[in-house]
Amino acid sequence: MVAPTRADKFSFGLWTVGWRGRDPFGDATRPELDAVEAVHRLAELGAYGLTFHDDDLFPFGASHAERQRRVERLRTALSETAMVVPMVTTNLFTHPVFKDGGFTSNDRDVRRFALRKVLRNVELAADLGAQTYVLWGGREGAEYDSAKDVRAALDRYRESLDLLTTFVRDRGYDLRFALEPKPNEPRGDILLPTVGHALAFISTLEHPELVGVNPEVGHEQMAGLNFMHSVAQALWQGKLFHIDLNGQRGVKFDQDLVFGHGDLMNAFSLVDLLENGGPDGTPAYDGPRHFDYKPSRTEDLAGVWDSAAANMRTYLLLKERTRTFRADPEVRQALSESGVTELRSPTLAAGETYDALLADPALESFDADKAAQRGYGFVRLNQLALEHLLGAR
Ligand code: GLT
Ligand code: MN
Ligand code: MN
Ligand code: MN
Repeated sequence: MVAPTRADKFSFGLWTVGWRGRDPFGDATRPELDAVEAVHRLAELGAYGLTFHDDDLFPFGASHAERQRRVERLRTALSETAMVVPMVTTNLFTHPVFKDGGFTSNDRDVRRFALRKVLRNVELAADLGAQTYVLWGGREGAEYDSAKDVRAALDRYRESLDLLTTFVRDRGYDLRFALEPKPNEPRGDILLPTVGHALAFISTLEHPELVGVNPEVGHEQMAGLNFMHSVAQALWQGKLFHIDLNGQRGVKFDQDLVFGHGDLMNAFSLVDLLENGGPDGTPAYDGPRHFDYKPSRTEDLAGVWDSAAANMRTYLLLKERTRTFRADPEVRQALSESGVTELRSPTLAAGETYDALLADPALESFDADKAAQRGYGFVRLNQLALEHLLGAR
């Protein structure tokens, strides 16, 4: 029951299992991982997809021949395993040239170089059949308020997105972009820091229908936000194009822990939302369940594969617990008593006007003090969720 299959659509970044454990204070603790081995190991574990940055696959500045050689090795590994590449992204953060950003660097030459780097990799993404192109602007930001004209930076960000959407339209690629918000790290402040900022920005674009979000669990939690709420709003706006699953323990540096190894209750409600649509009962998301985590640097290579498997197993265990939660008659009863289902009824009657609302005699006699006495029973409902999560029901 908890053995992952391709139908579960689990995918991993090459930079996740391939992370060598280098951090700001310490050197790598693990050897380099070959992309071909990553594809085979992930396929054996039950994943269906691999994602990568250009620079994960071939070194920055690689010659055309070297690039082709690495791409062909990957292509062979994919066909040997029936793995797919559902998403591709660009590294606009490692090379020092991007220290002040890619699309929003103060240096115009750097911006032009960054755009060309993305365009070239979009061609590769389309060629490999990816449907989503993620843009994580980790270096798009500043440490000092006087150092960045934020409105001009947003103009340049928009200019870049408008160019990219025009490019995929002109080329006829079946590819959409997903912006990945993060509040800070590596920059002191990153532009488009949360899902809400990104959604607002997207509404200003020339082709907003081609741009959505790729929310990451830990990134919203670093901003002190409820990840499930952010994802729910992205879904509500038709903008959940992709998702980065991992774990984070509170407002601190980006931990990229295994999915569920952070706020477990919120992970439960997230899986419930994705798989059951919350109280809806129908799945709300059918894209890749993409794990963007880092195997802790304390782990050896066996630990890397254990942690990769743990992400998928935890997701499936949570999925099973959300199923029992939704099927429990006591939960249904509690949901109804709490008014959760009542929220689905529109506040006005069909065709009712504000004049009718203003004149409603029932509101004249509405006893606010009496209505205020209602207990909503949310704690009992939450305890039922927790007991299902713990396997106690
Ligand atoms: C980097 C970042 C991730 C992003 C990746 C996509 S790069 O590892 O920390 O959150 O999803 O660019
Ligand atoms: Mn992260
Ligand atoms: Mn990360
Ligand atoms: Mn991510």
